[in-house]
Amino acid sequence: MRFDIVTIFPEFFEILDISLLGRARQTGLIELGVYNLRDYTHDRHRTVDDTPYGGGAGMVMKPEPWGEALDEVLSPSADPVVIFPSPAGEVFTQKMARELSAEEHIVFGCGRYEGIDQRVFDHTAERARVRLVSLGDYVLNGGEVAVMAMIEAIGRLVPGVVGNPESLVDESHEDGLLEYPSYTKPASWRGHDVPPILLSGNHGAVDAWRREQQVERTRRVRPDLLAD
Ligand code: 6GU
Repeated sequence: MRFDIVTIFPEFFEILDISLLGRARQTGLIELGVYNLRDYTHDRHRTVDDTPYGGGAGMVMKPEPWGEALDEVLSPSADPVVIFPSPAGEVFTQKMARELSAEEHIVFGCGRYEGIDQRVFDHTAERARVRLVSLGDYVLNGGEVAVMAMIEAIGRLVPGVVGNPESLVDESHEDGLLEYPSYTKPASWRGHDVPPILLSGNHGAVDAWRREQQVERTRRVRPDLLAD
């Protein structure tokens, strides 16, 4: 799996050298490229934005640097997906992360300011599968934090990245329910006891209890998931 990121804050992604995905990069399971959008400008001030046609507050990212950056990043790829993080996009889900983890090449285009000139999306859609993707119903200053979250969610689903694949099965959202609560030793801590059923050795009863906890927790904090 290859991820490429186009951004005006390339240093932001240095953090990906460490942690789980850092190891996956060392072993070659995941390749990562980070491109500075300003390297594709040609003026002395390395300008990436300008005032909006039609007026209004804020600045809009100019199409030309995006065109040149995407020309370079997309050129070696047979069938890339290009994701533009945007609060105006479809909502990122575990299902989407799983689908994307089967891709060979994902390019992320991080917008800042009030957005990117619409023609960048339209033109890119002529040569790649383009998706606008949102983390949820709130506004971030730019796409960088969203891309970090997406890369972590997608990358850990790439086969071999997470050591024990069984640990991916029982997680929140994998079966449309939230995860059950977990406990480890000691059996009693500061007056709080581990539910006795977990100490019973009865695997059928433990499974049933965990399922019940998942449904109860989901009904309480995320009833919208049960409706789905
Ligand atoms: Cl993907 N980008 C920005 N700028 N804000 C967001 C978002 C993305 N998802 C939620 N809010």
